[in-house]
Amino acid sequence: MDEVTTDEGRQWRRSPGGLVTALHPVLAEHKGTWVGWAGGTSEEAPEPFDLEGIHIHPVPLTSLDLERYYEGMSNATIWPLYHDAVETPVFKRRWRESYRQVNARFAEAAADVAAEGATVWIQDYQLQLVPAMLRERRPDLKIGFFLHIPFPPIELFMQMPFRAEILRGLLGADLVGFQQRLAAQNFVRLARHLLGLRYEGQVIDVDGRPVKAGAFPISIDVAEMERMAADPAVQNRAKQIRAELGDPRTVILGVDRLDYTKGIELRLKAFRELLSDGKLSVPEAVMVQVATPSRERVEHYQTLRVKVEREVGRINGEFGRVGVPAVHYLHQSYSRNELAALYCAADVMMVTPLRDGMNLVAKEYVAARADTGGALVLSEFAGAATELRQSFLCNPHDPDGVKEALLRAVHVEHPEARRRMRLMQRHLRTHDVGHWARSFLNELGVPDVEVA
Ligand code: ADQ
Repeated sequence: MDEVTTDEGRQWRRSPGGLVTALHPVLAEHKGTWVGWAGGTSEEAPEPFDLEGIHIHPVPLTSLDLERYYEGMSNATIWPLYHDAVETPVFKRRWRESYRQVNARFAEAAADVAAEGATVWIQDYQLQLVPAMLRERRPDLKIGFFLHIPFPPIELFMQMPFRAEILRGLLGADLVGFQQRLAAQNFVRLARHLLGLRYEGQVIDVDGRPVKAGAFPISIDVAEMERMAADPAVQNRAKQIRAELGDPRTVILGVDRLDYTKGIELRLKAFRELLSDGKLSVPEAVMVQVATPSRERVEHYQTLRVKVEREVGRINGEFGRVGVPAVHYLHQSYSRNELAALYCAADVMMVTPLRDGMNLVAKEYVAARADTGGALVLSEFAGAATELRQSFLCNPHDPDGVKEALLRAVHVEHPEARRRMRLMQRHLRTHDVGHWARSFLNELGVPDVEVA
């Protein structure tokens, strides 16, 4: 949740991002309590309050926590390490201590608000120590943990200086969920390798207590996206966007947080090379790249921004014309409606991460295309590739492969594009975010739940 200033004064608003977008409908449906960082930095958290059907219990982070726990340990150590070390992870001892302290604060807060025998569902890599810390304080609780990002293979995880503590932290849960089957396998094997624990199938024996690992691919609120995309105002806005772009034959779109795992640079490079090979040309084809500001104080992200903006400048310098840039680069956050309009306006959507837990943008694009037009170019290294098999799959590490997939998507015949889109939509309608949450909670043994 973010605190924002509007005409009516200071107000709370849902923050953008995969996790909040995915969990909001689940929490609202179950009248759950959200224990989370309220954004901002202070010693004291704001008072608990209700927002859009959810009870919010804020936990404070100081500016030192932000620097060490969040930007440091979470986003400069764990994030790159878990994403195949596509950037070199940074290890610092003082970050580790801060990670422990903040995890303890969250465990304390959850222990305070959870009713007797309640279910607590802990989300993501910033809170990996919480399951064990919470179990110690409240053995009566049912504890689930879901990791939204990839879980690395053993040899990469072993680089982590306090690896056994992290693993024991996760093993405090009853159920540990991952986006992919391979990630769950990495986890159970690691438990044997690092702690000598026995497992059978996906169930690890932790001192006589069973801990289950499993794959639960996350999804989106498909019905909401379909509704939004069908809204005449959104449709008109999509037409307007195309007109503002000069009514090109092909609009190629990228929407990502400005993150080095998302493969934005290689996508731009593929577009530049196709323009330079004469396989695509401006103004018939234009690219729109939305790069949402993200983690701007972390050095890896500052370097990435410079690289991406240099590449955009280079392409526009070489291939743009007065009033007709080849790449429209937007370093901004948008409303859900504007994003839906962008999806509707795009002939080709490029989702080319080097590694991604799932990637909800790919699913949102498919759900938005109720007209069953459009084509999705998708990296094999996104979790979504397991499900969206009718996309134009590519290996993002192979520039020629990316170019080829993009060209195929640009030139696909309409009936073929529709066939692919329909099949993917059919899959998503039965595998939406509600399905994700239910399957996780059912596996945890909770038919009717209080989600915290
Ligand atoms: P993210 O890395 O943030 O999520 P993603 O899954 O693509 O990536 O979700 C991004 C979300 O933010 C989407 O819902 C998108 O619509 C929204 N968004 C992006 N740009 C925006 C903009 N400019 N304005 C407004 N909204 C914007 C992490 C993992 C993923 C995993 C999700 C959920 O890295 O692999 O899919 O969590 O588990």
